[in-house]
Amino acid sequence: MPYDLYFMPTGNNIRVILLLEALGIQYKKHLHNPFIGDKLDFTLNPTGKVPALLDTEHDIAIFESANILLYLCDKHDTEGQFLPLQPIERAQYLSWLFKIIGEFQTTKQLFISSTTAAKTPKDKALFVTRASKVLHQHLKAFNHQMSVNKNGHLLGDDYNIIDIALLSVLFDFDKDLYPKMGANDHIGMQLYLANKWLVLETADLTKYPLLKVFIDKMKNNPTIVDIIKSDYSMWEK
Ligand SMILES: N[C@@H](CCC(=O)N[C@@H](CS)C(=O)NCC(=O)O)C(=O)O
Repeated sequence: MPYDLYFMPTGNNIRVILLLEALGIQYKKHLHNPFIGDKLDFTLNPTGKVPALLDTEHDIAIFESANILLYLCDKHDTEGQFLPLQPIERAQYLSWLFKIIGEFQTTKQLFISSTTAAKTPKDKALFVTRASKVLHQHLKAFNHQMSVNKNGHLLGDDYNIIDIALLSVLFDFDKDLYPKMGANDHIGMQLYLANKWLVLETADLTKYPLLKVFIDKMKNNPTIVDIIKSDYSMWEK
């Protein structure tokens, strides 16, 4: 196999799997579960986080999910189907890629961990007020860009790297796509509740109709749904 992928079943990791599968690349998956004490070798990622992709042919480890997407496109998307090859068009894709993964995803992650860790309702409310402003700002921008592009994608006309990035941060806003996370798993359940709360209280996608249409369209693709759902099985142990 040309690649070893170290992963956990979360959005940061699922976006890499979605692209590997879309490009038809062979890879071997290694499940990383820090909740049962797994430690990732720091040569794979200096912060011990996943996803981390080992390119066995070149013996190089790539980390940060956005960078892994770029690496895979540079090596395998030779026609520019997922990420344009021309610098000007490519830069427009990268603007959205970094916005989605760098800003939106990070805020969402902080929101979930802060609200989960908050000890009092007052602390929780503070985190929500701060994070929800940024989250709404982004959801509004994504929805607006969909109205500008008019064809169900933020950019381009066909399934591409930006669709993959957007899907990987929005799928858990959807009740059908959001998996039954670990009924027996304390941390899984906390994440589930935080996310459910996020959907219901602060960022109900019904306020962003084009994003809802986007998710519904993705839900019609069984391959995509399989990828998103199957990888969550570890939470149900
Ligand atoms: N910015 C990083 C985020 C990576 C990240 O936060 N990974 C989490 C899973 S979503 C992780 O490895 N958590 C386990 C740990 O910290 O031990 C990326 O996009 O790759």
